[in-house]
Amino acid sequence: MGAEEAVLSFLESNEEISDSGKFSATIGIDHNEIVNIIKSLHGFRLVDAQDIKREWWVLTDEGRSYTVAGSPEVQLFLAVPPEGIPREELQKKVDPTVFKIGCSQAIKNKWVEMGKGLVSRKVIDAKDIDELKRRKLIALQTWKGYSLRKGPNFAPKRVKAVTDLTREHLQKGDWKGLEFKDYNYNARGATLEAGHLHPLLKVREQFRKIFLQMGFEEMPTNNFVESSFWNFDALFQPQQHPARDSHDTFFLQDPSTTKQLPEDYVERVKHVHESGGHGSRGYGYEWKREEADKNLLRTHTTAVSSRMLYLLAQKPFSPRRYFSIDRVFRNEAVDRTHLAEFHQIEGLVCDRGLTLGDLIGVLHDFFARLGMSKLRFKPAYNPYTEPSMEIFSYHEGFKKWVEVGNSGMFRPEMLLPMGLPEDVSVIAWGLSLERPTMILYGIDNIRDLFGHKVDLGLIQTNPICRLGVQ
Ligand code: FB9
Repeated sequence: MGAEEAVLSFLESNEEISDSGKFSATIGIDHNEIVNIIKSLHGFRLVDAQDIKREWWVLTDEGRSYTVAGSPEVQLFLAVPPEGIPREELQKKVDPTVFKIGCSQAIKNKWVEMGKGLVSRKVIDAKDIDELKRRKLIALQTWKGYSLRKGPNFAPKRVKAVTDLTREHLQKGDWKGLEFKDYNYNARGATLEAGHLHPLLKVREQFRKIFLQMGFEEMPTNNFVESSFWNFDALFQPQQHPARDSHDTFFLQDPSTTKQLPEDYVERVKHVHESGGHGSRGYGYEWKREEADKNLLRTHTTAVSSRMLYLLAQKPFSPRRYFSIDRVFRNEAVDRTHLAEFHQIEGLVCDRGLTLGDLIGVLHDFFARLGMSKLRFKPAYNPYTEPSMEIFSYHEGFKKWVEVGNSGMFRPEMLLPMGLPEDVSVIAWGLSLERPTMILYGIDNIRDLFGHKVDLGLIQTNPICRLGVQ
């Protein structure tokens, strides 16, 4: 008979099992096996189990070494079980000498007492215990068991609850007698061993949704390598500008130069740099084609904006809203929050008669969707925008104004050589993807977010990103 059957059948005809230890000894099944069954039956409310705990002192190995030729009173004390023992039984259990001498000494030490023929242990008083503990002669032994009675769901035989109704149950018709397991609404779903999105990609997705909701189209940014022409010259950024120095820009060795540029447009760019036009004086320097031909890793996604605006100018004009979110590269000093590359976010609106007021308005709309409703603007300088503004937002958490981006109106010296109509203007702004991501995820070192030292655990466990939700 198994342990479960033994427990249930005993309880079927008896009120209780008062001591699981004695019960396991009676039926000859290991107590640990009985305990496991009791826990399971208790969990399904077939039995109602109460803990029993007993503690007693046992001799340590050292303490036992004393009992080899130990004193009669110690031998006698140890022969008395915690629950006591009849005098005659004890007399048979130990050597007569030990019984005779040990009894009198043990009673004198107040270790045992003789009550109505039963010899029982007296609680050794604290000082003896402490003395024996101190000498490491005794250690506390604990035994845990159960007393149990029928539970509310008691049955002489446990009906294994099934979890699902199957085709076989329906075919056999035995579904009628089945016990269905209660549905555990608190169970956690199985862990999905699936892929995980990097925090930057989650935040990028949030920004992408915001731009698309605002009616912006995504620009094609799938070229990290760009010519200096599209990255700088087309933006009216002069060839002597420090940003075009190899200390700030990664130039390519191979292929070091671009293959093809729209020659008629290049001529107009050359002219506007050297002599100006459209009301501009230009820069008055000798513009060099070989400088414009140099290949580099794009330093901003504004290079893509210049390509898109040029394409827009090659057909009858229609207003457009474009955005881009992708990697850019700058050969600058790295620190805790800056690497030699980052993801730039850029938005632009191209239409007739746009003003700085339109730029301020679209910035309020955009940043409000990020949860930033308090903005301030500070005049700034960019080589390709005039006027330009730095954008600040009041961060309630940090209790301070935080720079959240840069913006401006592309200069006529950039737009008119492309061939855009005279009354068309372009408002644009930019920010990074890393800064908001680091703030949202509480990351203060960019190397914990991007690069070869990133902890993949962060990628697997980082929470969902909800931009703009307070
Ligand atoms: O992202 C930036 N800050 C930022 C943005 C969002 C944000 O959200 C938090 C949840 C609250 C928090 C902070 N910045 C721009 C400002 C600073 O971090 C600055 O120190 C670093 N800047 C980068 C450039 O660093 C070399 C951020 C990056 C940047 C700056 C300017 C542009 C793009 C990215 C631009 C532009 C532009 C201007 C005119 C026309 C077209 C594009």
